Amino acid sequence: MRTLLLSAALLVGSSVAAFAETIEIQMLNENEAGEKMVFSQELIRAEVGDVIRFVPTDRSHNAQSAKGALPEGQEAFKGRMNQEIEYVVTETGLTAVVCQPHQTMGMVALIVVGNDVSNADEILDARLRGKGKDKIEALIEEAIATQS
Ligand SMILES: [Cu+2]
Repeated sequence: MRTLLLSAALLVGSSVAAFAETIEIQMLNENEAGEKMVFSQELIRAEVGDVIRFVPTDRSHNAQSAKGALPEGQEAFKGRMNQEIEYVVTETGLTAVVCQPHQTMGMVALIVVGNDVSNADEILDARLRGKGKDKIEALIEEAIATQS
């Protein structure tokens, strides 16, 4: 019986993987619009099973989840400076991502998984700072306004 359950679980796992996407986000000193210290995409829509890869295209950046700003059960992540880091999506909901040295300049992103914005209040209560806080608030509004 145990073996049977295990193989059923593996089967489900592999069918999810077949549709999973890898979403690449670049850490930039400047984007095409001339904005300084930014992630290449700030509202990132994903599904459970996807992998979001943060790439250190320019130097002096990192990517990490903001403390207390991710769905329950989702593992927090913290990339080192100038290092690529992957966020493996396991839960639906919102995650606020910051670049530690530049969050006050607005280098943040919001991950929306499965169109679930139910933890928006927790994200708003998280200790984000400076322009990053303002941008996360705007991104949450945008995520809610553009829900499909
Ligand atoms: Cu940065």
